[in-house]
Amino acid sequence: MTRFTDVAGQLTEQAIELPSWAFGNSGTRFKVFGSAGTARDPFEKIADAAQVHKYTGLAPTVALHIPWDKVENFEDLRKHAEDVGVALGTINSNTFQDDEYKLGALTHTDASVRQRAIDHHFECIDVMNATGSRDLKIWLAEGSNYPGQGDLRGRQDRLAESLATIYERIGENQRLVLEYKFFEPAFYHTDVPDWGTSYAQVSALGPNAMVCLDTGHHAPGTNIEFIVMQLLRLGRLGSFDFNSRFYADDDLIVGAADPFQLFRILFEVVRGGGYGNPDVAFMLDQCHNIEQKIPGQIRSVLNVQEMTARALLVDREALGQAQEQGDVLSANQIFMDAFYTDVRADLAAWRESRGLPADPMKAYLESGYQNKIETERVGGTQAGWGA
Ligand code: AOS
Ligand code: ZN
Ligand code: ZN
Repeated sequence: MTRFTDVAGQLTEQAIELPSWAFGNSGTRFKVFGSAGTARDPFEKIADAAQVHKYTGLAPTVALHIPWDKVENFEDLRKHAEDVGVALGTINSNTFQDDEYKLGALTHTDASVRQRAIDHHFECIDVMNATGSRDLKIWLAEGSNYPGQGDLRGRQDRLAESLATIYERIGENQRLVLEYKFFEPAFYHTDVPDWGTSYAQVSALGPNAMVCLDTGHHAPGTNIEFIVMQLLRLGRLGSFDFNSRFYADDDLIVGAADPFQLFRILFEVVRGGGYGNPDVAFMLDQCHNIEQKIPGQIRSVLNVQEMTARALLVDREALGQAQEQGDVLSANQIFMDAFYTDVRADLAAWRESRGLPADPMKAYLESGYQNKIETERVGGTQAGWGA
């Protein structure tokens, strides 16, 4: 039997990157609800993200999105992040909101459009050099809506060529991370729809190119932990975009829809050597449409921490023996015992022992920060999705 005290030490290794866009107003294609106190610029988004880290100790870095988080001087933003106790992390590119990209960006048939998209990624790499970021994360909204609309093979070839040009520009200690998504915004075909395509594309680039797995980007019923296992086995799991979904790419609070799936994923991360491994970045990719943003992110990182603790509790020695003996029911029981272990009280005590509040959510809500931003940030504008 593995006990909490046996795994507590490993919990200090957890670091979860927050997305800057979670702190701006967001919504659906039907409506963006504004909320009081929402960050109005990248500086305020980072200040808000720092609150999550302050109360949980779990979120030391913030991912940026270009151009949403474009500022005059990224050195200033980097300094500001340090001042509030966090660092800047992954840089996300954006080739999905310009008219020129209606029919594709890195895959477009017109070389000048492809070059425009490549130049945007070069700009992102310049930002990375100023912010000290390691990862360039590319999610492509490219595909087609109707059979015959595009040449599937030609698009894949152009994608390979464009990615190679971008890859050439990244530094020795930087990485290109390619995210896949099975549909949306295109509905017939997507150019990077699955882990296999992402894997094929990044493998052709070189060792510093990795796959990003967004937990909301699979068809219903997909065994995501199997993909986690395979990518770790192949040495290409670069990062996670954690969120949860009931239907499609819902971008809800991680662990909200299916805590057991989160547990199974985290078990494979631990099993495959991806936990406490800097090569595998844990990030959130969420939008808070109707709930408050800072508490929403606090809830998410705590959910990840809780399921990580439970995944670490799986008695792997006993599990291995049961598996070898073909003892189906015992193996399953060992696995489920860990999942059903309530670690909340242990985690609260563990936090206190490290000078953190036992209940980070309560501590934030009582801190007065929310009132302060609601009073000070009058006339906030929308940031991020739908901007
Ligand atoms: C889009 O569906 C993806 O999940 C991306 O990770 C995207 O970059 C992110 O949602 C912010 O644009
Ligand atoms: Zn994502
Ligand atoms: Zn997504």
